[in-house]
Amino acid sequence: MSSRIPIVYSDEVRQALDEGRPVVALESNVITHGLKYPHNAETAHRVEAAVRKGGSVPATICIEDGAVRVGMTERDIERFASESGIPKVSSRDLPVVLARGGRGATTVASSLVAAELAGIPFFSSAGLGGVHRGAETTMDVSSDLIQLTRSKVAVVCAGAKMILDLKLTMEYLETQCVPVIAHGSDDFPAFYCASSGVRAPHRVDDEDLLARIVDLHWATGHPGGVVVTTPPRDEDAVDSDEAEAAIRDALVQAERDGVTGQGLTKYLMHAVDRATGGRTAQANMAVLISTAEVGGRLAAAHARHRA
Ligand code: PSU
Ligand code: MN
Repeated sequence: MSSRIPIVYSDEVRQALDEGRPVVALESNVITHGLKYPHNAETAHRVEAAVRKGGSVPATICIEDGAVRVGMTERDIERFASESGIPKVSSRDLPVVLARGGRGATTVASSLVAAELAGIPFFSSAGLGGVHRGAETTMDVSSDLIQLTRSKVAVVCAGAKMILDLKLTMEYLETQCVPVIAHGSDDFPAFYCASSGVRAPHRVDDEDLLARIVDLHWATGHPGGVVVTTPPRDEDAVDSDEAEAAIRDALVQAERDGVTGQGLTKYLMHAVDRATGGRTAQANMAVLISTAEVGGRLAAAHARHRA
């Protein structure tokens, strides 16, 4: 019995990869679990358009019929956006869902697995998962971080989600030798906010230099990825005091409701959206789009560098 991972490519992505043109991988869990219909479908299309504007081909990833799909069609996106009950598939769930012939939405972690298998060196999303607040007792650390130590993919994002402990998230990445490079700002961004209050170890604004850094990181033999951050645009960012107050309330509610484990991120994000009257969901959508454009540009610079 074959144990190869079945991958189904869209024609456009297959062709781009064959011709050595730049491709940016994108996750689908944000469509099914992050945003509400129809904003999720509309945002997914705008994210793809932003990658194209940056000069690359978008490849939104999901699991369908027991295969990894690399490059969701418009119809796939509409179905994932509008149907309920599509499971969140992280790295640990992948073999189970594939073997059962199932489907699911990929997180950052499982999208990185798929991107590396597909030969796509760039991925973009708004906010990484990371070390949760209180992880010293819950041990809740997102597999997004662990996967970053194992998949050779450059991840372009607006930092990690602000609901997390961003200082500990940065410590983890340092311990695991994952380079964190801020592009266009000095600080590690906090997803909806321009700064997490933590300074990034490096700032590189030059796109060609960044492309060289990504390849040199892999030339060192490090088995994992690189985090490249880009801050939210000023007009999209949320006031950090307002967001922080909403996050603290959401954490109290989660504790009261006994929410832990894989449902926690979605629970917290939605509670913060409600508390801010939808401001953070709005910012989430805007940041996904602006980050995708930067991802498109950086992947294009990287493809030029390799040519
Ligand atoms: N919920 C959201 N937005 C998201 C995610 C969840 O409202 O973007 C995501 C991303 O897919 C990310 C994952 O990879 O959650 C991390 O989940 P966890 O913290 O359980 O590892
Ligand atoms: Mn978790």
